[in-house]
Amino acid sequence: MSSSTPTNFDFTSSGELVTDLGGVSNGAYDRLSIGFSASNISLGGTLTVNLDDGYEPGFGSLWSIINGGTHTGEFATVNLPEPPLDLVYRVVYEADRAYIVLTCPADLTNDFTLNFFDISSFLEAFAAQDPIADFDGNGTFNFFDISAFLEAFAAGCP
Ligand SMILES: [Ca+2]
Ligand SMILES: [Ca+2]
Repeated sequence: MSSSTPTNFDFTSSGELVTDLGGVSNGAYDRLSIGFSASNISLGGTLTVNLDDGYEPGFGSLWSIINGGTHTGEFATVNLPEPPLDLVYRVVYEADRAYIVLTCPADLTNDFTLNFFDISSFLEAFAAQDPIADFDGNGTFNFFDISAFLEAFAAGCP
């Protein structure tokens, strides 16, 4: 037993985390920082992301909205702002953080570059019928999704 007291955060199914983005620098957006690495963050419920008035984020933006602790789960519902043309917002979950990126659709690894890893990631997601591989968003997985992905990949990132 540790003498420190990690705090556990449970985002219940009825809970909502609202974050306002006004820039990518520290203090320009709402961020939840968890000091204790032993804290368990159980994600669930709703994440709602708002942009501050007049803020127009661009390609390559990253907002680290929850930092620290050990994360499990994902938000059940995510409300994101309307992305700029040819870009997508994605919420990315890692073991010790959750972040939002604004990238191009074919950048499935969310690192703002297009390379073999994105193709590999698409094929893996397609095989697993992960919604991220439903590239035309119609709920089924077929040739048209592969075709749409390859088209987006060929179009490149800004
Ligand atoms: Ca990539
Ligand atoms: Ca599809």
